[in-house]
Amino acid sequence: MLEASPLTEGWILRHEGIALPARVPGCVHTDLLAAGVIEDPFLGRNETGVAWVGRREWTYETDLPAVSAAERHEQTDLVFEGLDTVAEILLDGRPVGRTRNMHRSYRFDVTGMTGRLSVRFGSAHAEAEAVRGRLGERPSAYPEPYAYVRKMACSFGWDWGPTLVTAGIWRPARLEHWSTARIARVRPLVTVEEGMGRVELAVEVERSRVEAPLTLEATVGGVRARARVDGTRATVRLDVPDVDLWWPRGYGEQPLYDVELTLLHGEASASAPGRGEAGALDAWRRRIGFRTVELDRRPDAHGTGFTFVVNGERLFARGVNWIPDDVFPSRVSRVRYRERLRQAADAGVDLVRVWGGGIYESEDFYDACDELGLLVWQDFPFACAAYPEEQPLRGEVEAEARENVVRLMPHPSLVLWNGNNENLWGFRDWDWERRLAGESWGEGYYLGLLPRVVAESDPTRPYTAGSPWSGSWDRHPNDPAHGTHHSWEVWNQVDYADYRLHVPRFVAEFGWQAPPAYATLRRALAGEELAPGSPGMLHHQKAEDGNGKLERGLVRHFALPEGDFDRWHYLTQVNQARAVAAGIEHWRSSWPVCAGTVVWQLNDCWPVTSWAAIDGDGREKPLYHELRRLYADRLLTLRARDDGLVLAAVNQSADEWSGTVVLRRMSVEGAVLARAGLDVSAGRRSVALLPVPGELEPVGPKEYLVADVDGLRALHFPAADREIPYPRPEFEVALVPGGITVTAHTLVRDLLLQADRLDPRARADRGLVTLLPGETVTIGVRGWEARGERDAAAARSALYCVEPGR
Ligand code: BMA
Repeated sequence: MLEASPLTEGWILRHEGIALPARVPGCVHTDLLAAGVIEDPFLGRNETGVAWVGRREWTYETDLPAVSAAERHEQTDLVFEGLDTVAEILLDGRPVGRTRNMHRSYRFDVTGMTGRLSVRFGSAHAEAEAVRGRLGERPSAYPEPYAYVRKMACSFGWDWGPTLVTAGIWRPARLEHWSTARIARVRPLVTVEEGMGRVELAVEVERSRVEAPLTLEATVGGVRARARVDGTRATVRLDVPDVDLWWPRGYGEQPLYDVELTLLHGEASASAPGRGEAGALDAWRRRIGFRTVELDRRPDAHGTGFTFVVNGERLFARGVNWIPDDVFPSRVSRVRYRERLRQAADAGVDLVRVWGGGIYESEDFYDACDELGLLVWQDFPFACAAYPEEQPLRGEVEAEARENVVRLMPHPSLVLWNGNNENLWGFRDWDWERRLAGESWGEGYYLGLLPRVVAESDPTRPYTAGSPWSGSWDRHPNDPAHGTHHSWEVWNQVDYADYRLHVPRFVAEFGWQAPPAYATLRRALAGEELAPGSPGMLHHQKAEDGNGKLERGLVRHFALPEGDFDRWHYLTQVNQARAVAAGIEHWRSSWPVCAGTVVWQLNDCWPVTSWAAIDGDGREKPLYHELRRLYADRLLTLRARDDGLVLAAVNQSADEWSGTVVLRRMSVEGAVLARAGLDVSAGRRSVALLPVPGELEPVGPKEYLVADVDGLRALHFPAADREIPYPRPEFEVALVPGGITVTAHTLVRDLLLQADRLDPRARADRGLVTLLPGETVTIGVRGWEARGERDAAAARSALYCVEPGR
């Protein structure tokens, strides 16, 4: 049987005079940080001070373990699941291999070799610059040369990320000792038809003994099958009756089935293969799920749709975009993946798009998504640049695509492969076409190589050439009426009320910035007097004119809180939540024409002002809590349309939703000006739209409308906050076990407890809440023990709400 020995021990990192203990998996920056050689690049402006690290060469060294396993076997392989990025591997000074792709794994035959293993990393920066020099410069959204080396693009900096170009053995390394044969590759094709699950395992083996008779045996769901290996290939088919279907969360359960595949020495026909021989030679185990997925892209009366259909059920995708959770991805543990994705699921998210400036996500990521019922859309790693198609890049792209498509095949959560992020759009709209003057830019990947690889390796999954993409060069790539759309005009130029001007078929990106939680800023910028434009705040704001856009977005609604950082911080977070709400409420109520919203972005990779709902320290911004309302199965919303106000009852549940919505037209002082009950009935997975009777429509800045049904509420204020003559907010705060209650005496709009101001460990269980006079809300707080009067006062001072004139 194949024996594996992990290579985790005894590593040291060398650079010129330095030698320090190193971690594998890991990377140079985290080793230097642990040894105290560099300051934490996440804090203050340290990022700039460690820029040299990415420009140097680094060597990782260890002794290969003197194991007797090598003597018991015919063959020994040195296996790296991931090397970041440009490396030369040596054993006792003898070259074993070279690498230049972070997105691949590597296997080297080291049979009979022992001694000192060294992995010498060159600078990815230098490699990228050299390739750029040879192939010629191509257009790009960012200045760094990330398109010339197959490495996580955003490690070169992004409009939310630091430039920290690291190197290292970023995924596990091991020795594998084996004899006769091993399982080299397994492509599990999993399908299901009328309750009958089918698993087809297309297997490749590698042999050290050409003639040995080999058998594969597989089991899944109590079914067993065998196949004889002819040469190096075999296919094992298993039909599993009455399988339970895997569903995205909210639609059903996530049953997972273990698949076990064993390679045996012996004949398939024998009743007990392997007897008298060495028996089992190698094994492969994964978990799969049975479900179907289609992407309905048929033309219709509105253009060209983009609707996910899982197990025959048409879905509105409640999505978020995912970026690497740490700019040093080797630091993202299984536990951390699980925690972040659990946060997404708890917010009602059912689709996660792994964005193309990052990585092909890890097994830990996909295992969590399989278990949580999160659908995954995986971009191939190409983003915001023209990518050359010449060597050495072309061969690397093909190899990484073939490997990763097969690696991720077992996971039922994976439902879509996407060619790239914004490159088809960039070619058409960002002047690339002219500047390229006929040079290669990646089209051959997105419309040729990658769809071919997906079709050949994994025909069970759909592929789309890009995001955005309208399906054809005959149309603009970002045409909202066709396919996927990125909606960035709002953040870049106009008010978020303008989201209502379009009903794209699928909104794959849209979003709004806000600063991270206060405690996150305090940790990252210790000692700094915080101001929107203070040096640390600006360093941790990477977007072009980011603060300008925040400010222009803010003054459309609120008076600019000059000289009051805390109020600026609160109001910009409110504005972020309101902007994203404006988009989702409009688009969800436009189902089935619009079939999904993917918020830019769920997470951050360091502490920064960004579009994220969860900040770089894992703290939820008010937007996060707002997503829980926006992505719930049932959403009630009031929509201002050209012909008047409309009430939308969005019902994504499997049951009909009917009830009487109580509408109240209110004055901001608290008087009920008009009242009515509106019977609403929304069938399963559908939207009911009802015009609001004219006498209920609020008029002028003093009035608003509130709609209530089944504990859900929608509010409509016809004027911008700075025009509304709010009363001075009055409310009482009381400590209760596990949190606080707030009782309003006046209208209190967008009340927020910033629990992290009470204790950096404290978390509130809700975000923005608007209270009508007389209403009470309970806010649960974890990680904070409140005892007496002083704590009540502290809670009071951590409460923010909209105030008249500010
Ligand atoms: C989108 C993304 C990212 C970027 C974000 C915010 O287009 O694809 O490239 O970070 O916008 O600008």
